Amino acid sequence: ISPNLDAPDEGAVQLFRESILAKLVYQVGARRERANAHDWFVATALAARDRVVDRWRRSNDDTWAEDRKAVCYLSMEFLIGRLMSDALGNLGLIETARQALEGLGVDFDTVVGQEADAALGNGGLGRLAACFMESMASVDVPAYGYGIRYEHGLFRQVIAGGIQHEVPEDWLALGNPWEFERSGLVYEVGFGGHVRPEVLPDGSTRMVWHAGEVVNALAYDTPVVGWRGHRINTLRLWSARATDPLHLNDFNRGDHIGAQAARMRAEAISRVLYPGDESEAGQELRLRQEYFFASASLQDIIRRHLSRHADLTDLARQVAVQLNDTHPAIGVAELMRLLMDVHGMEWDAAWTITQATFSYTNHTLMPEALETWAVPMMERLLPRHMQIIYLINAAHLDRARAGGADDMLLSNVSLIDERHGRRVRMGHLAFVGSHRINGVSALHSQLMRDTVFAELNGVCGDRITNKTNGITFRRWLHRANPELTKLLAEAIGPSVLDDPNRLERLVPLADDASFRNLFAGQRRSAKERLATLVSSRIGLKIDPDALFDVQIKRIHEYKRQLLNIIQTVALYNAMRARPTESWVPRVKIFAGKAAPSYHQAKLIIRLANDVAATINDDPVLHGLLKVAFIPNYNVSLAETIIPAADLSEQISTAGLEASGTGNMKLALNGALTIGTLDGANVEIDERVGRDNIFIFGLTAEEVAQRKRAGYDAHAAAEASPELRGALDAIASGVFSPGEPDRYRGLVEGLLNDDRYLVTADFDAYHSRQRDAEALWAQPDSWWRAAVLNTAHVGWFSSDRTIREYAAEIWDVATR
Ligand code: DL6
Repeated sequence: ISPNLDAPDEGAVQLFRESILAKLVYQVGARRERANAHDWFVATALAARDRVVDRWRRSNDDTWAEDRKAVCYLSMEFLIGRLMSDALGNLGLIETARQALEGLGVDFDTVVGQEADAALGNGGLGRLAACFMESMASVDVPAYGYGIRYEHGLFRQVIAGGIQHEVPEDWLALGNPWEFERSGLVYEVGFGGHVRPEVLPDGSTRMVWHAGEVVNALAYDTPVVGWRGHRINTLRLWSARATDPLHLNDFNRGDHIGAQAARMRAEAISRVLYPGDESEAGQELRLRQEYFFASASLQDIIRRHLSRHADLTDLARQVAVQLNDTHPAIGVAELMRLLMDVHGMEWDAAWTITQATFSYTNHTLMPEALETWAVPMMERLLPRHMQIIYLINAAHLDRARAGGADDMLLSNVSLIDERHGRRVRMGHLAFVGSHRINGVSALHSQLMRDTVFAELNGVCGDRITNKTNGITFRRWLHRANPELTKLLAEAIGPSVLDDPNRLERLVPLADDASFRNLFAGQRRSAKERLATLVSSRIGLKIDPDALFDVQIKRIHEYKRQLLNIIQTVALYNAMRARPTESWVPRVKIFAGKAAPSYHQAKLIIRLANDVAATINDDPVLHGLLKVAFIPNYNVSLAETIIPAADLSEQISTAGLEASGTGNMKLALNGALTIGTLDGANVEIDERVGRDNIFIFGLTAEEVAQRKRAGYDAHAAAEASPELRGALDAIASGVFSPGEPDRYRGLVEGLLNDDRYLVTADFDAYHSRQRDAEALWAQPDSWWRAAVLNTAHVGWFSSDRTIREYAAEIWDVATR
């Protein structure tokens, strides 16, 4: 089914077919009779890429000709997933490609399935960057995404005996047909060494950094195709290369490994996404990564600017640089260094340009995720930047002092945290160096103002603004759910593909029984597809007529997968106690990865798998409750699960989930949310209406109050027989009979220090789950609510978010 709904003409199909065949023979080097599915994938991708290149050049030429301002989105993560359907879909070529391949006896879906997921990100932050890149191209914002071309993206998760194992991911093993290596675009990035003032021929003095080590950054470009192919932007990822790859003398002397040591050290920078940072070496590598990509990107931005302008005074009028979280924050000091030490600018002029150029998005208020770097490490690795940071800090503290700040306030807003050893606060550096700082949902931005950034925002003169996240509907509706897309386009007109606000036209159809049946029918097919996938991946049979209750996201204590598991156990206990009651058939579906060193999250994964094993095998339930933990959650798996979800679990402790974007994807596809008033759930609730969402639990304010008052989980457990029963079952080994004490510590820890208030919200959550079952038992009401969810969430398109950034932060025009 083509989301573009236009049948291609035979001539276009024939041309595309010829182009695929030519690529197969002349670039892949395969014979048609012997080509395997991956050969066909590469040939098809190369044929599609050819359709992109001319438009790409035109987009760049137009930007130059019109002297348009460009956005440079600096992000350590771009969680892209597969690109084939994105590129073909946005060019309106999906049907053309499908028919072209069919005519060659090749199945299009099999070919698309050959592409490795580009998993250059961990979760929400990286996927947001990918959605933003697509939306910037779609709303005609000239943009460059800058990041790192990690050789190994996020690990592959293997579940064995219920335990998560991490296996290296190897997305580049079979090549990457989308990218262009730019061998002419190489920048030198320095580390270590020392700084000296030097007198220039004109008598002036300049600080000169003599780096002890230099690494090359080599650019790889991937075209990012906007909707309907109007604009193609560039994702430029840097790969680290040694300046001197082989010490030949050492090699010839027989030291074959030592001769390559410098190369290994340099290239480690782009080897893996998020290297373990428990060791000091791991932390140093992370800082090297951050500086490496920030420096290469800024040098590239300056080179491009100077190719068209006489000097850098106009830089901020021509480019807006967005810092995606604190990871690229060192860029603030690097731009200052480049402007002053390399391009001879005075401090004040350089600072004005820097602040006007940068803006910073914060994605979490969790204190442990706000990066800080030890001063000694910074001094050793980036001595000039450390000097610049001290100077920025001195000016910043002077301004604060002049505004009346006392010592306590000065210590809190300082770029240097003096309390925990001396550490540079990268969030503070990003904040001070930016003209706008944004949160990613209304609640999160307000909490930034009220809590973590309150003092800094106070002394910097209210720079915080909100930009609620969004998702690209092309990926998360058109591609992920072509059946629903076709139904919507037929029901309310194809213009909905271009303007998501038109989804509101669905509202009257929520009361139309025949439309509701069609809506439910497409969900049924998506559930059948998911059931097939679950059966093939974990050998579990699930019933597509059951309520599919889905929690898919990173495994983290604040996201409270544990609350969901405990509720699953409470439901299980009730079903066993009252087997003849008419229970709603339900499948609890979990997917997500835990950080390799996050032991508690890994224990939660094990518990989910243990609970699944016991429940799925219990004959007393007659299959009415099933639990599926689907391994190796990634973008492609999300694309299969989301259209099949009936209930969307968004149950974080209020105040801790900055926004969430999975919540938007699921609601767009017609799932009903069960959730707390956290992150963007608050805005989803406002839009879909309280009758069409299951809200429960403490608010962010109540969470803060409970914590202040000293929360006692024991009392909550004593007051709730369901909670007590579920915790006892888990603690006593019902789900781990071979090792009865496996979860005793987990339960005791929860009762003694329930910092995410799982027990406090349990009863309210359990009760809303019963409400969800009651609604499910009335299909007319359920599907009415489902249609209204889809109808009311058009606002969460990332096109809307990007238009807001463009108008209120970047000052660039959009279409
Ligand atoms: O803004 C994108 C995404 C939000 O939707 C999530 O709520 C938030 O948890 C996530 N933040 C991170 C934190 N990373 N850091 N640092 O991924 O951002």
